Parts: sequence; structure tokens; C-alpha cells
Amino acid sequence: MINSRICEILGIKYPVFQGGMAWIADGKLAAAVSNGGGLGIIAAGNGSASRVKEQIEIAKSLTDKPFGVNIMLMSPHADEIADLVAESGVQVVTTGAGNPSKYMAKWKEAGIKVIPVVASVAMAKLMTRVGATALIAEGGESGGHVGELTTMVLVPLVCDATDLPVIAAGGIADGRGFAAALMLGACGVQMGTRFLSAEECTTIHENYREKILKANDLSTMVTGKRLGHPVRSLRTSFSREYLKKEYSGISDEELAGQASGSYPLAVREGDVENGCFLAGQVCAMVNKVQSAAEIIREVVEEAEPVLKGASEWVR
Ligand code: TUI
Repeated sequence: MINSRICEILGIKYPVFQGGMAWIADGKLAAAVSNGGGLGIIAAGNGSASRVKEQIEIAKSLTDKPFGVNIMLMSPHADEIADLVAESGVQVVTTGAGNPSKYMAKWKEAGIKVIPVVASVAMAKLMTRVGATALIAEGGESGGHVGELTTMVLVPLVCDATDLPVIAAGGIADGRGFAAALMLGACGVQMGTRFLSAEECTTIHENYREKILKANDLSTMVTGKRLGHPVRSLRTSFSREYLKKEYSGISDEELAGQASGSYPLAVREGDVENGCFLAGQVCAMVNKVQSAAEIIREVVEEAEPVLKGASEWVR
């Protein structure tokens, strides 16, 4: 049984969060993860406040356990969704792709536990100062919007920079990764890509799931550096062509237009020509379909002997 201080703070059984995957993580997946003893998270992504409200209601109807909402701060609807969560009895908010400082007072007043994703030490220190409950330190192995640092480097640096509980994210998909994250000083993990194969992850097209199940070590790449929003996704003809365009003479405006709509096209239509399939490097380790509860149990059960065996290294 692996337990840590984040479990007491949030009232969850296992210190395992499900990443707030934009266009993918809905109320059904979040509830399944929370029912499995982890922390399920609804992704607001670029969606409207009314869509998020709907998903919160769905999650509430499916679980009496705590769950969270992830707010993607680059969304045009972020302000509205920040208000919505404060009024909806949501217990946990995680944020991504930006600085949530301006919402902190409102969320704290509403009794929400705020757990921002940070990709740098400076952001970890700022979030500690403005009253975050815990931090998610996400390394560039992750899928979607990525920072510069790897999980191996970011997690210990963030742990040194804050007294808050730190959750490690990026590059974690099994018990070995979970155990390693605890060794780096984290008190829990967040996994996104591993939950793409969950039975309850029904928002993704069959093509998406198949690509994840078949992926290998070299299946992902990072595009979008030129426009300042690097994104890790599956290596497809679309992403290869996009990368070529980044190094061609086209304008920033034209380049930005090339990616618009490509995430929902991948998720909803499974469009292998024009879709951008966000995925972390661990897609190579995701090889079977299981329920969310099984995924959590398996990862925790794998980590236990790894952690117990760690003392073998010390003579
Ligand atoms: O947010 C993510 N991953 C995402 S968001 C997303 S949707 C998207 N749509 C359009 C463009 C880009 C993304 C797909 N995947 N992960 C959490 C995360 N947050 N990773 C890195 C950060 C981050 C980066 C900079 C957090 C804070 C930050 O602060 C910068 C600043 O100073 O404002």
C-alpha cells in the first residue's frame, strides 16, 4: 500500500492523478479514475464553460470521490471556467500552460485545492508564494504542451525549491516510473498517456487508441518551437510536414493556421492525415486496454516491490 501526504490532503487512496488531457479527459474518465482510488481530472481544454459544467455534473453523478478540473490557461474561456469551478463545488483545480496567479484568491476563498502544473523552478517558487496547495512538476517527456526540462531534472529541482507536496508528471506509465518519481522527492505521480488506453477513455477515436497501442520508443516528436508553444505528439505525416514548414520561409500567421483544429480532428475523427495526436514518450509502454481502476492498481502494485527492493543497493 503506497500512501503519501497528498492522499490525506485530497482524501484519495493512491497518489495517482490522471492528466487533464484536452479534448479527451471527460467526466466519465475522471469519475472512473477517482472510483479507482486516484484523482480523476476533467480537462477544460479549449472548451466552453457550459461544456465543462456538463462534464462536472456527469462526474458528480458517477462518483462520490474527489475529482479535479484542469484549466488550460491559454483557452479563450479560461476566465469564465475559473468562475465556474469556484461556484461548482469542485474540490481540486489543476492548471496548465500558464500562470494562474490572478485566480488564486477566488479559488482559495471557495475552498478549492489548487495544484498548478509547473515546468520551471521560477514558476514553482511563484506558485508557492501565491498559495498553491501542491505542485505538478511536468517534464518534457509528456504529451501536449511541453517545457524545456526533463522530469528527471525538474522534479528534484522543484522539490528543493518548495515545501509543498510535488507530483511528478511526464514519462511515467508504470510502477518503475512511479517508484523513481518517489525517489526523486515527489509524493505522487500524474499520468496522461497511460490512461489513453483505459476502457473508460471513450472520447478518443479508435485510430488514436490503435496508434498509442502500436507506438514505439521513437514514435513521438516535438513541433511548435518556432511559435513558442512546443507540443509533443505522435510522429505522423502531419507532424513531419508541420516541422518542415517551421523551417521553411512561411510567415508565423500562416504557420499557426496549419495547426488549427488539428487536435480535435485527431481525437474525434481519428484523422491520420490532418490530425495531431498528442502523446507522451511513454506511448511505447502502453500496450493493453484495461479499466482505469486496473491501471492504477497495476502501477501501485508494481511500484511496491521496486521500492522495497531499493535497499538492496546499499551495502
Ligand atoms: O498544459 C499542458 N499540456 C497541454 S495544454 C494543451 S492544449 C494547447 N493548445 C494550444 C496550444 C498549446 C496547448 C495540450 N497539452 N501541460 C501543463 C504544462 N504547463 N506544461 C508546461 C506548462 C507551463 C508552461 C509555462 C506552465 C506554466 C508556464 O508558465 C509560463 C508563464 O510564465 O506564464
